[in-house]
Parts: sequence; structure tokens; C-alpha cells
Amino acid sequence: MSSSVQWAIFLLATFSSGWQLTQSDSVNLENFLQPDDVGDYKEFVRDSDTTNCARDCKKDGAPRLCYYRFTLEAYATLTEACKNCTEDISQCANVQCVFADGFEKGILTVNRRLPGPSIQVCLGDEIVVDVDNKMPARSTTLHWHGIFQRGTQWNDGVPMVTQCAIPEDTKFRYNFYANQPGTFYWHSHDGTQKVLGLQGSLVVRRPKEDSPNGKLYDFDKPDHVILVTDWFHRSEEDQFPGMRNLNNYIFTYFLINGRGRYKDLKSGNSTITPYTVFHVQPGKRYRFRVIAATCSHCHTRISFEGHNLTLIATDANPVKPVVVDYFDIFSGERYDFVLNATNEIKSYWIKVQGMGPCALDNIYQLAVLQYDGANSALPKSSVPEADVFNPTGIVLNPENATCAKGQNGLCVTHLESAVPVDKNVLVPDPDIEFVLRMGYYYPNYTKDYYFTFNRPGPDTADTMFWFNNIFNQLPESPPLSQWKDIPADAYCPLASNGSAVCNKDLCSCFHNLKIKLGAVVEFTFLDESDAGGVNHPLHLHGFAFNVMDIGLTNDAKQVAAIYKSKQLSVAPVLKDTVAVPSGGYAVVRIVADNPGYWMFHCHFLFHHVAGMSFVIQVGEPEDLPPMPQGIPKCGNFLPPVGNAPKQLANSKSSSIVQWVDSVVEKGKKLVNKIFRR
Ligand SMILES: *[C@@H]1O[C@H](CO)[C@@H](O)[C@H](O)[C@H]1NC(C)=O
Ligand SMILES: *[C@@H]1O[C@H](CO)[C@@H](O)[C@H](O)[C@H]1NC(C)=O
Ligand SMILES: *[C@@H]1O[C@H](CO)[C@@H](O)[C@H](O)[C@H]1NC(C)=O
Ligand SMILES: *[C@@H]1O[C@H](CO)[C@@H](O)[C@H](O)[C@H]1NC(C)=O
Ligand SMILES: *[C@@H]1O[C@H](CO)[C@@H](O)[C@H](O)[C@H]1NC(C)=O
Ligand SMILES: *[C@@H]1O[C@H](CO)[C@@H](O)[C@H](O)[C@H]1NC(C)=O
Ligand SMILES: [Cu+2]
Repeated sequence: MSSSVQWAIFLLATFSSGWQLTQSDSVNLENFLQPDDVGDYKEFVRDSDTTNCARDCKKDGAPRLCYYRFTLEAYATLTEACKNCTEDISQCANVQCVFADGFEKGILTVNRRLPGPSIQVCLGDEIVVDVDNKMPARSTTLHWHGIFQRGTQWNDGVPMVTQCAIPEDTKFRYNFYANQPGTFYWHSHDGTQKVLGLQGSLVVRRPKEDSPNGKLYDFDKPDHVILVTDWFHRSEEDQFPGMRNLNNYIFTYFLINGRGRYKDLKSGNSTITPYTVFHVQPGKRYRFRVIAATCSHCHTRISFEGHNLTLIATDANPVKPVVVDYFDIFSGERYDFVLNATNEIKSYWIKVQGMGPCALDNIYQLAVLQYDGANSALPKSSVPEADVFNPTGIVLNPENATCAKGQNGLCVTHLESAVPVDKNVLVPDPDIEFVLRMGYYYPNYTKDYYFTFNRPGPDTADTMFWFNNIFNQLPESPPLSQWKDIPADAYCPLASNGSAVCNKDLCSCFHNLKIKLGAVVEFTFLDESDAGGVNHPLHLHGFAFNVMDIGLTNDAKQVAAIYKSKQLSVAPVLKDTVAVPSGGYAVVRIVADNPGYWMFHCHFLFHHVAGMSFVIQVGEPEDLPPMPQGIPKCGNFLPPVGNAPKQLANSKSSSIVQWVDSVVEKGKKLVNKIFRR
């Protein structure tokens, strides 16, 4: 049994007094409802408050029950709640006002916030999120990005893999333990709706003295979480699949914690909406947590004017500290770093610079780092240079992994885990090896119908995305809860070595790779997609993987030769999302000790939705914990024909007519009875 399972059981046994949901009748969840706003830095320590979960995590502190009510709605920026906010920014603080960058647009929100409420808890807490889907004409699910859901597999939030999508007007309760510390986030995993705003941060803290790099900082505040989202002024329908004559990239902007400004290209006028401001006390050291909650092909470069940054964790896993000037962050990745507030007392710019296709258009967003005692709220300095093409310092995680000495780059493969790596991962030969090529397919309108494609812009083609030439067609029912309902022919056929087989340019089937529980598994990804130098960020559910190697060729034989000849790191970094260099490769390993059906996919939303995913099935259905009673079911409805009741005919013998007559007769009797009284 793994240590975290044992640990969870220990917790259950130790703290199962009072509020355990297993005794649901005795719990009034309302008493544990968390505020939507985790509060600012001045009120962080609220020790007298015994129900607030966003607290200073103490070594002897008891775990808490953290209840969240998420109402999902179609909403808009600059509603009437905002009154005159674009001109009089004091109005922007109005309750229910979402102002974003001052552009008016339809969005989707949780509790009328952009981003949605932040979930911030301590290790060992129990999280309950009631999702109330009030979005007309949309189903939904929420995924807890980076959380393994070991023992609570049905909470992973992937429609048609771990649950049925939540239909409009219904509620679904997610319930799991915070038994991994680190920086995570939550987002809709259904269709493209997260691009419209269904995302928020999720932070699991532990006592500072238990954190491997805890000595490096003084404060780890709830408002020092930086959630970077991309933001399209165009409607979602125009964005996906996309249109022939509009370049999607040019319409990409960014928001930092849902805020920012934009400059209108035609008039040159800029909006004056408030920036996000991060406060620090001079001389103190702060832990910041950055989340790339972006959707488009553009990754971002983060920099803090006048400060270098000490990286201490990535994707919730501590690393040996390294000092960098910038870092590049791809969709789904998280980086935690320490900032020493030892510069001159004033305000500084924080810059999020669009990279990749967004670099050419100089798309960026700003926030403010303000020292207490600064004599102006906004920095007086001009906006820092982009440094996109010729960075003058150390860049962590640059695109194409150009990390050779002298190139100022520091790659993910140069990072070392700060905690001992599972020895099973470091064996010379893993139990199972998968080679997964990634590429594009351009559909032919003469013969290809009803494909889900994406068109990123006018100089591109309509495109579908695959692993090993397979468009991942999810089954009609989720395998986790309804594996018996899935017909055998929905699955892609598997070769004797376990890989899925496709002998055409494109196959469409459920790409499900079976893995024995406990096996050491190695995945080699080869990027054969040739368009635009995109670095696909791959994200795995249910696990973190050790990043064994990254390089710049996509030739399988060459990769094998390079990789086998290398002296591998003894402390390869653990991540759950990694960017594969354009035309290059990445090798990752897991110990498959978490049974379930886990998605592995490109985290660029439009690639994922247009086919670039597969599922790993770890163990057999009998290895799984029992599903909770009453979990909703779904599937196709295709009954045999010929058994339907006859259509209403003139004939009195029609069964429906007889039934209607009998109901009418009963109604009459009832009416008579009532009125005779
Ligand atoms: C909006 O605010 C601006 C700036 O304070 C002010 O000049 C203008 O009159 C206001 N408009 C309305 C409709 O209140
Ligand atoms: C740009 O700003 C100026 C000055 O505030 C204003 O006169 C002008 O109308 C604005 N232009 C547009 C297109 O909004
Ligand atoms: C980071 O900043 C400190 C203090 O300003 C400086 O001494 C150090 O050289 C910087 N490190 C890098 C890698 O730039
Ligand atoms: C597995 O077998 C398939 C079909 O024979 C082959 O194409 C593929 O390269 C093999 N994969 C590995 C990792 O050996
Ligand atoms: C598209 O498919 C049709 C029918 O199979 C075929 O005749 C045609 O050559 C294809 N076009 C391209 C560009 O491959
Ligand atoms: C990354 O590689 C792609 C093509 O392989 C290229 O177009 C792009 O310019 C490269 N980016 C950098 C920063 O070198
Ligand atoms: Cu991709």
C-alpha cells in the first residue's frame, strides 16, 4: 500500500469524529461554507475563526471541513453591477462586478467571479464542492488539476472518462481529501468552456517547517497566487473551431487574476481598469505561486521588474532551489518561487509576456508589486522590455528546450527533485514502454465528415490532432463507472506490446492503454507536428511523472540511442505537465500505483478538444474502490425498432388513446369528489 493511501486511512480513522461525510446526516455543511474571497494579506492569520480553511497551517492544527458552493452561470463583464467602472474605477469594486480588462463580453462564471473562487486549504483537510450547473444549454464537469484522486477516482472530472457530464439545472458534489501539498487549480474539463472563465486556483499548504524549502521564505500568503489566463475578445463560437479569415492569435490577451488593461489597436486608447496588486513588506521573503491557466497555443514569460526569482517547486513538487530572471510557463504548469523584497521601496511591474505565436504581436499583461510605504500605487517606470528574442538573464523552461550552456536557458531536465525519488522509477528497464508520436491531420472535405477540428488562423489548415494517428473518440459512457456498458468495438485495437494500432492516416476510436497495477511505465513522446513551432504541453491525470529526458529530435531510433547512452539524473524532477520541444521528444516515467482511467492530453485546449488525448487504464475494474451509490449514469439510447406503441390512430383500440381516456376519466371523478364536498 502506498504511503499516501495509508495516510488517508490514518486520517479517516483518527478524525472521523463529528464532521465526517460518511455520517452525512449529522453534518450541516452550511456551517462549513467558505467565503468566495480568501482575503488579503493583512488578514491572513484568522486563528480565532475555526471554520475558515484559508489559514496559517500549524503543525498541531486539526484538519477542517471546507465546503464550497459553486454556482455556474452564463454572465458578462461590465454588467449593470459595474455601473460606470470603465470611467470611474471606484465602481469596479462593486459586488458582482466583473471588469476583466475593461472589454464587454459574455463569459461563464462561478459565483459571478473571474477567475472563480480560490480554494485554499491545509494538508489533510476535506474538500466538498457542490457544483450547481445553472448554465443554459451546457453540461459541465470540474477537474482538480494535479490532484491524484487516489481512492476518490470519480472526482477527477473528465466527462465520459470518470463521470457523466453534469446536465444543466442539476447539482454534483465533488468530495475528496487534500492529501498532497502544493499549487494546483481547478477548471472545467467539458468542451471549451474554461476559456470563458470556469477556472480558479487550488492551494494545499502544509506547515512551513514541513516544507523542504520552507526556510527560504517568511510568508506564504493567500493573495500571492498568480493565476494567468488568456482572454479572447471574440466569442467562444468564433474561436473554436475558428474561422478562415480571422487570426485567432491577434485577439489573444492575458489577464492576471482576472484583471488588466488593454489598448485598443485602432484608437490607441487604453482602458483604465485596475491591475492586480501584490503587496510586500520591505526586507521580507515571499513565496509566490504561479499557475498557467491558459488555453491557447501561446505560452507566457513571467518576469518581475528589479527582482530575480528563486524557484522552489513546480507542479506541486519541491525542487532544489535555483535562481532565475524569468520563467516560461506552459498551459497547465505551475511554478512556485521566492521573491526577496530587498530592492528600493516603490512599486514595480510584473509582466506576463505572450510567447510563441503571441510574441510577434507583443501581447502582454501587467500587474503591480507594491512595497509597503511606496509613494505611488503604480510604478513610474515604463513597461519593461519584452526580452522575447534576446533575454538578458537566465530563462527557466524556454521553448524548444534550448538549454545548452551559454544560451541562458535552464531546462526542466536541469531541475532536481528536493525529495528522494521513488527507487522503482530509476530501474534500468521499465516494465512497459509506450512510444507516442504526436501530429496533425488535415481533413479532406470530399470524404471526411463530422470531425472535430480547429483552425488557428488564416495561414493554417483545418486541423485535427492525434497520438499515433488516433483521434481519441471518447466512449458513450464513462469507463470508470460504467465499464460494462461500453461495447468492445469502441476501443482501439491493441498490439501485443500494449500500444494501440492504427493503419490509416487517421483512426477514430477510444484510445485506452491498459497498464498493470504497480508497473513501472515509460512514455516517450515524439513531436511530429510541424506547424509553427508549437511546444505541446502534456498533462497526465492521477499521477505526477518523473521527467527523464527532453531533446530536440523526433526520430525514434535516434531518441533511443541518445537516451540509452545518457547518464540519467538520480533526482529527476516530478511534474504533471511538461512541454515537448517542437520537433523534439520527452521521456517520462510513472509507477502505476493509482488504479483508474486517467487522461493524458495536450493541455492546449483546442488541441485537446480536437483529438489530442489518450487514456491510461491502470489496473482492472475490480482494483477500483466501489463507486458511490446513485452516481448518475449516461449512454446512448438506441432501442430496437418495432416495439414502440402505435401512433395515435382514429381507432379507439390504440393503447395510448385508451390510456389517455382512463386518465381523463380519473380526473373527472377527482374533480367531482372535490366539488361535491
Ligand atoms: C462616469 O465617471 C466619469 C468619471 O468620474 C464621470 O465623468 C461621468 O459623468 C460618469 N458617468 C456616469 C453616467 O455616471
Ligand atoms: C480616445 O481617447 C480620447 C481622449 O480621452 C477621446 O477623445 C477619444 O474619443 C477616444 N477614442 C476612442 C475611439 O474611443
Ligand atoms: C539575484 O539578485 C541578487 C541580489 O540582487 C544578486 O546578488 C544575484 O547575482 C542575482 N542572481 C542572478 C542569477 O541574477
Ligand atoms: C508496439 O507494436 C507496434 C505494432 O507492432 C509497433 O508499431 C510499436 O512500435 C511497438 N511499440 C513499442 C514501444 O515497441
Ligand atoms: C480527397 O478525397 C478524395 C476522395 O477520396 C480524393 O479523390 C482526393 O484526391 C482527396 N484530396 C486530397 C487533397 O487528398
Ligand atoms: C522553436 O522551434 C520552431 C521550429 O522548430 C521555430 O519556429 C521557433 O522559432 C523556435 N523558437 C525559438 C525561441 O527558438
Ligand atoms: Cu498540443
